[in-house]
Amino acid sequence: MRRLGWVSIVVSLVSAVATGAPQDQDIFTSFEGIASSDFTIGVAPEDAHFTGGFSNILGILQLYHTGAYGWMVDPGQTGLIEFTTNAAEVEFYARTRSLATGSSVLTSYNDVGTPLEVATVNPGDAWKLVKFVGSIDHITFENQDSSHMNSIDDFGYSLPEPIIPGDANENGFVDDVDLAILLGNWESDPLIISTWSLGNFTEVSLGDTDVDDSDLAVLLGNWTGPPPSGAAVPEPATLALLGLGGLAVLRRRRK
Ligand SMILES: [Ca+2]
Ligand SMILES: [Ca+2]
Ligand SMILES: [Ca+2]
Ligand SMILES: [Ca+2]
Repeated sequence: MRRLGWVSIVVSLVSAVATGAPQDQDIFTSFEGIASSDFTIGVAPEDAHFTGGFSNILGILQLYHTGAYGWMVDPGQTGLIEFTTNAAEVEFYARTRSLATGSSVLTSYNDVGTPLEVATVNPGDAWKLVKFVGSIDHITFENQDSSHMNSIDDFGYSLPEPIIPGDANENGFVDDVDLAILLGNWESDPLIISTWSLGNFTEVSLGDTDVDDSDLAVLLGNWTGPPPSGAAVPEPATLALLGLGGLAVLRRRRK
């Protein structure tokens, strides 16, 4: 799913619609077979590191959403999940023991330690599917019960999709908005240094500071159309022609 272009975009749209289970995320664990209080899942730099709790077989079925393993945190303790590369989406199941009187509180944080989202699972709740979205640096799992360990299980996460060449406003789609940005900033002046957000998708570091034909070719070659909204989606070919038409007008004006 990391390849760029039409196929991967179509595939990612389909999977975004189909998502709704931790198993559908890029990296997933059911904790089965992990017997450790300090372990890592995934492959660096896309890995996640678990500390402050432990995964193991205890034979207490309430602690496992599937199988015989879960990630458990002792009473009054706080477990920590750290993402080497920030996760964009995290999903897992959480619950407390039926005998518990304190809640499980799960919180996602950004790079500077600001809480993003909080999920609370109260005593007596069934398994709860928790989903966090954002640029997530780490998650804490605070077990507020004073005498029972609580757990999470079936844990999955995904990294952000790479930015698509041609996506000037970095919203995940290459469409007429990006085309308008590119055409609005068209220039071949060496004194003007145009960046990605202005439509220069070729490397500024390699000395290409202009917004020109090569950038237009990149944009049209990665055309996705606008984000799905239920509205009619314009044909890329039509817009490309409009874009080229606009370009001709622009050039005539400059001459
Ligand atoms: Ca499990
Ligand atoms: Ca865009
Ligand atoms: Ca360029
Ligand atoms: Ca320039």
